Amino acid sequence: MEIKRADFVISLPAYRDFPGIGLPQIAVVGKSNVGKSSLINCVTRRSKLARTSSTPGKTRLINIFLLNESFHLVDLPGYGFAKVDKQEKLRWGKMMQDYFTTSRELQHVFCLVDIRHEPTQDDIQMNQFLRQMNIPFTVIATKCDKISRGARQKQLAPICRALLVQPWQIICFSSEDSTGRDKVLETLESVLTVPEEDTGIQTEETEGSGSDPGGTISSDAE
Ligand SMILES: Nc1nc2c(ncn2[C@@H]2O[C@H](COP(=O)(O)OP(=O)(O)OP(=O)(O)O)[C@@H](O)[C@H]2O)c(=O)[nH]1
Ligand SMILES: [Mg+2]
Repeated sequence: MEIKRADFVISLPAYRDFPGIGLPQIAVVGKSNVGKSSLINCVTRRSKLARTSSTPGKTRLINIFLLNESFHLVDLPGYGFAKVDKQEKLRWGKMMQDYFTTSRELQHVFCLVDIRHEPTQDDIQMNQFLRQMNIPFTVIATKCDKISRGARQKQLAPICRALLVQPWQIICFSSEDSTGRDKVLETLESVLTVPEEDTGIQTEETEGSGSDPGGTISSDAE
């Protein structure tokens, strides 16, 4: 997939304020400062689309971006930011709960963890929550430019153990040098491509090709 266009849509304090126009959504979650907003900028090749900061807790609202005029990328506020008070934590929890339980358009979640650190209790909780809700996700290990290529595989082991995934399912990513960008784009493409039989829409071709009901499988299907 190529990102031809990326636009900021809206910042929301609560998800239910978003009118939603039925477009599929991909959400980005992870600890504060892990690189969520930077990933969005790297993927869209727009360095200032999502606001980033070296100070954790930059993104406090739900920020929604429209990509290729066809799907929404949702930048969620980070968790585990030590400096926020109890009230702010409760507000965050409610915001996330609202989002995950209300969004009908959510198709997939990118779960970001820093490749240099073991996942935290918050990361594990988020992972369990997504599994319970049956929400498909991909783990992305960020800031991989900070360690050598050789050390990366070793760093993935504790992440795999904590989040119950296999090393090959994790995308090693860097928004500094764009490592893993292609894989993120491939993942976007695959999760946004709804198999034709699931759409419930009969195209002219399938209607007219009664003798070949299985003839619509695309050549690049895996
Ligand atoms: N070296 C390196 N630094 C990164 C990378 N991704 C993000 N950073 C830096 O990490 C800091 C935090 O990045 P953000 O993208 O703002 O993090 P965030 O997850 O959106 O943070 P919150 O909005 O606070 O939840 C910034 O200083 C970024 O420049 C990366 O892949 N490599
Ligand atoms: Mg952010």
